[in-house]
Amino acid sequence: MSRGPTRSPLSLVLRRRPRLIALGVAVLVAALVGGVVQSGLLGGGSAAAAFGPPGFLDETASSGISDLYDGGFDYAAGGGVAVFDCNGDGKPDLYIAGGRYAAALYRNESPVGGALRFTRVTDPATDLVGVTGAYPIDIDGDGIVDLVVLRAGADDVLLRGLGGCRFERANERWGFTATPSITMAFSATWEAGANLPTLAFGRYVDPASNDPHHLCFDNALLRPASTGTTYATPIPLTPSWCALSMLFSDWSRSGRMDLRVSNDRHYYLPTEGQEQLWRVVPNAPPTLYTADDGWVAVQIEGMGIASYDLTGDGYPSVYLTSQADNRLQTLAAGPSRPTYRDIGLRRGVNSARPFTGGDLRPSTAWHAEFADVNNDGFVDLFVAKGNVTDSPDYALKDPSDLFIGQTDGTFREVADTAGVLSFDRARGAALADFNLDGMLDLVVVNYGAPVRIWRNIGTGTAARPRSMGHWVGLRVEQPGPNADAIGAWIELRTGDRIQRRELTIGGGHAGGQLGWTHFGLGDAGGADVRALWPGGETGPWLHVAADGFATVRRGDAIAHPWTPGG
Ligand SMILES: [Ca+2]
Ligand SMILES: [Ca+2]
Ligand SMILES: [Ca+2]
Repeated sequence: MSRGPTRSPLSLVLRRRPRLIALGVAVLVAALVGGVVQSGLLGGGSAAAAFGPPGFLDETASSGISDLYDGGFDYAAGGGVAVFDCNGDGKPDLYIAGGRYAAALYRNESPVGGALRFTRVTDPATDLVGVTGAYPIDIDGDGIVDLVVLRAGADDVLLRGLGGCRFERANERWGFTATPSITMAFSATWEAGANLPTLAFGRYVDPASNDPHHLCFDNALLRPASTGTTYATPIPLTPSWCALSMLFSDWSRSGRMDLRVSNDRHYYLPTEGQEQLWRVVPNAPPTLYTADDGWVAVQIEGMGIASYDLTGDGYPSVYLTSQADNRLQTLAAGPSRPTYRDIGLRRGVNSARPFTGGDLRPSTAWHAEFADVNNDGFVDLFVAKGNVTDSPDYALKDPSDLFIGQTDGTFREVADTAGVLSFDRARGAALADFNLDGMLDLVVVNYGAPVRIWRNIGTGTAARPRSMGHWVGLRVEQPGPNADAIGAWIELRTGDRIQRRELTIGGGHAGGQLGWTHFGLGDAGGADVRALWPGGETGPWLHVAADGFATVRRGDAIAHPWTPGG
């Protein structure tokens, strides 16, 4: 059913021409519709064109990854993957949830530009059972990535990175206490002046509860204790409505990150539960935004959150996965109030039903992620899909979506033509450049089916991959404690266009990434980048060359090029 991923570069060139012509039309249409395209998307001087789908090769069989996420009801949600560099070679490694099987750490040994290749690293510290997901984060700010491991039926585990892809349990060292429950969501932020990040844990159904008003474990917020080196007693984030994704994000660009929580309405009463946004002010108890603040109640089977400044207004829009209708929310009246409206249908990412396969029932969507897979400078969107188990009200053949971004701000489905069509029950996923060739590859964790991994070869072949556009990979660093500058925004300028990314930890479904931030540049042979650092300082514009990696360090007047060791 899936067409082969290879096609001649010539056919792509031919396909791109009409888009240049269509661009002028798109600008007119957008101006009439209003608000669809704003200055950040289309500059007046440089006519940027959206590209077609890149080709992906399924390299699961040769990748060295042999892994299964499975288990009973406790594991029907979850199935996350953490993507981060555990040995300092710049290549993204993997930590994959296993559910009732042991989670697995894989060291990335892919040659640059070559086939994807991983080696399993066995270690009692990481081979944990009951794992639903994991997020990379440098908790102690020592420059070595740590891992927050989410579990069902056992305590969550903080793993301190030791370098060389080795880890040690650090719950006791960091005063972290977690009673066994079912954890499915995580996010973190560094509150102003804090030595350690504030951690939020999202929890799911309490199987022991018969109280219809309280079917879910309480979510928890962990702040540093006054000592600054350990955590204080967890603060319950009540009411809790079975969170499946959480994201700290500076939605109003106030300089402070608040906590968005996406909840599964299957486990709350219609009169009670909803999506949530917690106001998290340093040294004050967290409080919910309410209707009085402009918050609009939304009730969905919330599974995953992806965040990106899609409208070019400088504020993040959020994509919320669910069953049937997925949502794309954008600020309706600026940053003064958290009033969001849904633009998912208009942008073409509502994706309520499978796009192919013949099953007409509604979809079930999980991980979502914005990233530029064809390097045209227009962000794309991957949405992992799959039935909870065998729920007859929802599609059983429910393929994941790969949407590519268009110049007018809409999206187009290309999963089939790109070669990533799959009817496995997908859960967690990540788009990351595993072989450091500038093209984002794809790993997907499935429920009850093997993990799959695809290599992005652009318009080329397995032997000769060829990127469709230029690109850069950026790392942003500052002195600890928040060494990875979580909360910073990266701005990348090509001609009159600016792409923006907020550096966050959280969201997706049960897994996240820490490492290179990838930007597609389209036809631009270079870019200017700057960081808007946590705390408000705006860094200078720094030039970066196309088709390579660079590190932006706070206070430095140049971006430091980085080249893979091999
Ligand atoms: Ca660390
Ligand atoms: Ca794109
Ligand atoms: Ca790649």
